[in-house]
Amino acid sequence: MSDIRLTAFLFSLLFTTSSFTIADNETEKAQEDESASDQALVITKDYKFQPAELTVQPGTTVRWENREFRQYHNVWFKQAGEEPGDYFFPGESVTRTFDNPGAYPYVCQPHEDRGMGGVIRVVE
Ligand SMILES: [Cu+2]
Repeated sequence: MSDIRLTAFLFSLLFTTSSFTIADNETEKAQEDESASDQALVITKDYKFQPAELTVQPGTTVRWENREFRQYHNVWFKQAGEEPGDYFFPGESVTRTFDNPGAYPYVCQPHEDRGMGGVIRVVE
C-alpha cells in the first residue's frame, strides 16, 4: 500500500469512527429526553386545568402551574378522601408523584362549582 493510499485509508477510518461517536451522542441524548418525560405539566388558566385529562406512566411527577393573572387554585383529590391541597398563586406550582396505575380525579376546591377539575390517568 502506498503512503497516499495508507493515509486515505486512515482518514476513512477516522471519519467512520467520528460518525459512530455522533451516533452515540444522539443515543445518550435520546435517553436523557426519556428520563425528562418523568415530569408532566398541567396549567391552570381561565379557571380550567389544562389539559383536564392527562395520561402518564408510573413514577411521573405532575406539576400544576398557575398561569392566571390573580386567581389562586388548589388541587384536591376529593374522591380519594384526601384533605384539600394548598392554594397556589400565579407563578406558583404544586407537584405530586404518581407511582401506582389508576385514575386520579381531582377538583379545585374553591371552584368545584364552576366545574374546575381534572383527572390524572396512570398507565403502564
Ligand atoms: Cu380554582
